[in-house]
Amino acid sequence: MFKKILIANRGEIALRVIRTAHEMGIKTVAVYSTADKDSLHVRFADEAVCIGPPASKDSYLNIANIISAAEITNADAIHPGYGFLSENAKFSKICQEHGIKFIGATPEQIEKMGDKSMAKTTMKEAGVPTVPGSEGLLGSLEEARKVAKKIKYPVMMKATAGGGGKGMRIVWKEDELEQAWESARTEAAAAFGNDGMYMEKFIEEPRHIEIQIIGDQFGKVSHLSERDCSIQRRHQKLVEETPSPFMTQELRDEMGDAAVKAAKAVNYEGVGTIEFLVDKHRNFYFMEMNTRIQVEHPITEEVIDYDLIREQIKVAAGVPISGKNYYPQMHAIECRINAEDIENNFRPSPGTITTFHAPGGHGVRLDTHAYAGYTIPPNYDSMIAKLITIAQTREEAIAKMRRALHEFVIDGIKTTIPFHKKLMDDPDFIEGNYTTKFMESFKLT
Ligand code: MV4
Repeated sequence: MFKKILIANRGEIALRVIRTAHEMGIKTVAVYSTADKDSLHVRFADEAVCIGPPASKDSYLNIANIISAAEITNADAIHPGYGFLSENAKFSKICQEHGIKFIGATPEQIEKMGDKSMAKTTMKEAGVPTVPGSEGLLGSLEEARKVAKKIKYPVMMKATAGGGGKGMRIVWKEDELEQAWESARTEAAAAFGNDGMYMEKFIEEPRHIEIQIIGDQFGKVSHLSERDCSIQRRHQKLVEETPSPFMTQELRDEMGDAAVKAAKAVNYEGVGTIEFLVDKHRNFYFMEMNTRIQVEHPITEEVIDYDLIREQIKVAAGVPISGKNYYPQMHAIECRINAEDIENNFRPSPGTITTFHAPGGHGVRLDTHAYAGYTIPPNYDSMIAKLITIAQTREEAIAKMRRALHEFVIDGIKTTIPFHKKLMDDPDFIEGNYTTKFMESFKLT
């Protein structure tokens, strides 16, 4: 087992990893930017190394400084958390070259899954359902026209280097195609330096349902059931839950099998997530694979009683898994609490927290790095807490969430707590009747 893990991240996920490492008797090293010198991950790690000024590119994305910190402190592994360098093939490779175990995917896996068209082709060949569309990249506008005619409008143009909606266009009819092709390519070239495009049939009002998987170094893969992440705004998830209110045991088994196939096709080692689009007829299609621990991992942990970070560290150290699948025994919901002003277009609201009262009690988990007196720097993501409730049924989990949200007091900054309170009283949400379009019509006032 590792003796010392450096956590190349900040905020709640850095704390989350430190907690499990300490339970396992593993020493921890925090790295931090000058903006985070008073952060809890710095306080709770065994050692801490400053890696640069506030801007992410100079600190949490500064590979040379992070590797130096690992070497100075003699860390034998690096946990990248999510975001930052967690899906950076170059960083994974440099860790390898320095004899430091990267607790994440190999450079090859990251590269393959980071190219969306290549990932899709790999999955299709492995027998994972994919959305009908072009075979690989589109060579020209004429080819795009041909494919669209064949699969029928509406279609979606997607940047192969994309994700998060950039370089993506819905095309409803042929006379919109040329414009979409040009603008999507220009956008992708500017954002990713790669204007490769592929095409898919547009799935209307899909659900975003993902399957958690874990693979060991001996070719065994398990799935840990689904998370429904359909409640999103501008490609930012707001709420996740498991089980999905749309799920059936039959669909879970089919999607779980497909996810295991997907992971085996790339010899996946570690924790990962296969994201699917699910249409109203419960057809599901591979969308993307995430080769990291995700923000929403706690809801899975709570419904199957399984520490994903612990198992992630174990498989990275070469411990085998059983290969059995896990099914939800409880219901869990996560609300992401962001320092944002919901009355002003979810504009970031950094600043100092004057009062902080955390909710508690039975079936309530709060993953946060915030505290009274903490100043949220403006340089990073605005998520400051994940409030998770766990109960026997969905109805009870919602009731607990409503109660916990009312107990949660954060003064000094604006947060998304008022949004979540409204959501927990929304008839469609209560019915489990929502798709990825939900937020487009949700009334905040
Ligand atoms: C789609 C789609 C409909 N049809 N693909 C959005 C982000 C990117 N990763 C894939 N996305 C989508 N791909 C086809 N063929 C709709 C979306 C989509 C979406 C997907 C998941 C969660 C939220 C979303 C919001 C808008 C669009």
